[in-house]
Amino acid sequence: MNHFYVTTPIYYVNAEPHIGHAYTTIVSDVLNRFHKLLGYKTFFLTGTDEHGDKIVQAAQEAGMDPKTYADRISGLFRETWPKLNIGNDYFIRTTDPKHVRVVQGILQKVRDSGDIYFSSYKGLYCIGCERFYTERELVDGKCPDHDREPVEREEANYFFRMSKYQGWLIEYIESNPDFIRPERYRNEVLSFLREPLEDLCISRPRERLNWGIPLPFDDRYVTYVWFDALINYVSAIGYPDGPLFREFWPSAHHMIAKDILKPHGIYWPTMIRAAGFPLFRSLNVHGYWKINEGKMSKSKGSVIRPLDLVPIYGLDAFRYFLLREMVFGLDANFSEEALIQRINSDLANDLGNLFSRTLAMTSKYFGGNVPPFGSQPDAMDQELMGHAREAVQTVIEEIPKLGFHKALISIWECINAANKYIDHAGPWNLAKDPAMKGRLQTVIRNALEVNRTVAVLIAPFMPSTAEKMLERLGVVKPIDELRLNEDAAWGSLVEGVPVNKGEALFPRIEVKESGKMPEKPLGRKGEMEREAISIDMFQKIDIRVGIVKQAERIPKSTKLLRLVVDIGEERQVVAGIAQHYSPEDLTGKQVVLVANLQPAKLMGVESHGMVLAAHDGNVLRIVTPEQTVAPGAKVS
Ligand code: ME8
Repeated sequence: MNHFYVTTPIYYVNAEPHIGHAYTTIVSDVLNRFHKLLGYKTFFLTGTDEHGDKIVQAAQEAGMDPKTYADRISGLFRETWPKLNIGNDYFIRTTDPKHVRVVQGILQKVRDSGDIYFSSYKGLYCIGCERFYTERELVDGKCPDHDREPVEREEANYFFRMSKYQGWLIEYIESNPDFIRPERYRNEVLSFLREPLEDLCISRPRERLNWGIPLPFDDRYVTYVWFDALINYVSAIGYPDGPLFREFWPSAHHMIAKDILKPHGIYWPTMIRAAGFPLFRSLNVHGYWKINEGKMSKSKGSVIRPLDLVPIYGLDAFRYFLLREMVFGLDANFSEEALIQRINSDLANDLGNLFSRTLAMTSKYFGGNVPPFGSQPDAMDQELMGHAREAVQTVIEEIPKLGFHKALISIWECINAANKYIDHAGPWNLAKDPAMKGRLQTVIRNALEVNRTVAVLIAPFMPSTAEKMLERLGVVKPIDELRLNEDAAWGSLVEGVPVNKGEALFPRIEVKESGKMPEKPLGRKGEMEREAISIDMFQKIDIRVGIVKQAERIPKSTKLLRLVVDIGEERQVVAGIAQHYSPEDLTGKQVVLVANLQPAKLMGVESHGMVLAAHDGNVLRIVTPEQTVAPGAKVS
């Protein structure tokens, strides 16, 4: 039996799960589900990286000890993944005793073989960061975080003889073109290896950092966090001699983003070589998600959290968007507008429409039961089958090559061809002529078949949509038991089986002019209506009272006003209230403003906040304090 083992990076517990973590984990889930669909035996690993000074610092800021803090954030990751339909088989934490033992075992082995030595290191040390810097990392000779010059410091430490493996690694990468993918990252590693490779400092004195795995041969030191973290990929599956390790390690594929290419492309292979076990199969490197064309940043408030989006837009829409929008290896941009656009066009219009019209016609013309093929296939039918075969083929070829977007494009070509097929065949006309009954049967049956093929093909990307579609098509098979060659094959629906129309797969999202959020995020089965939020979540919203200093209409817009509001500082805000208030009504008035919304551009004007208003049918009234208060007063 074929095996497939996929890993995500283990995420630092210094930040909550965001769209970047979600992407790598969802992409790994898609690969894992795809290999199951091909009949592989699979294993999927994710987890958290919990040692090192970053974590100590984050814990201090949160006023907690490192372990309590790590427990909390690791718990957040662990709870997030099932909500994104991630089917990981194991969740590793680097504080697990089993992992600690494996790290110490490998350190001892590499030490015994002579590849770890003790030496003194002299370098530039930033007291603020409590770490050494290389000349290259400094900005104008200063630490970029503390803006002060580092001091020279000498420290004795343990080093891993990484340089010894440089020639071997170059040769390995050169003779295994698929080891690091896509090619640009393989080239990046090779170009890095053109410079002499230095040995790697793998210890930290305990007086400087106590939160780590003690070196087995000198407990005055803890292990450098990367030498600890990378080993998770084997400790989780029972290195050195557990059955899972033996079974899955030879087919290990690591998924990461470009930020951690060097540790994975250089430290990890040389560590494995020194420890004397075989290399993983491939390292797969994707680009970065940017937010509205900028870097995601906590201080700018542009961190996108998957669990904020999913209740509004739906999980499968979110998964689809991530996989369709990013070309694996390149950066991609996230915006809610782009997400809404994809939902409305690809999901609601194309796929949703195909599915609902097919089932509606099955119900109308055949009492809701799968009809037989009533006539010989003609050229149009052959063409449709050709599109379906092509989509299956492209999915099989592209997913293993990381061409997720290409696989989706080809599935959508098939969906669009099917919509056209129905338009051209015109079942509504065939139904008027009793002599055309056989043809009508064939057209509806083909339409049903193409829906089933599509459902199987999208299963790795959108598991719950696939499940819903198959169930309504009368296919009774758990999603994990689907097999591409059997279940995507044309003609495998069973004649006479009842299908079930159900509600729309993807409701359209209406966008208001006054903002980018959908008009009715609550309209979707009331998920949000009932979802209670914590007081912590509420307190993240910065609501302030302000005074309107200026107000004017925005040219060419019937709904928007540009306001300048004093909330202790002046803010430009765009509000969709022009049909209810004229600019003169507003100047001098007190309003209530959400002050920490991400900036947005409306009709070309930047908005840095949102004016709160009550909506009562067609009436809109701005919210204002019952008596005048100082501008900037906090509302809670
Ligand atoms: O580096 N776009 O953990 P980390 C896409 N603990 N992906 C992103 C992203 C973005 N903007 N931001 C983060 C660590 N990621 C180490 C890993 S592994 C042995 C140790 C994703 O929490 C992407 O997968 O900083 C990236 O490689 C990873 O999060 C970094 O996660």
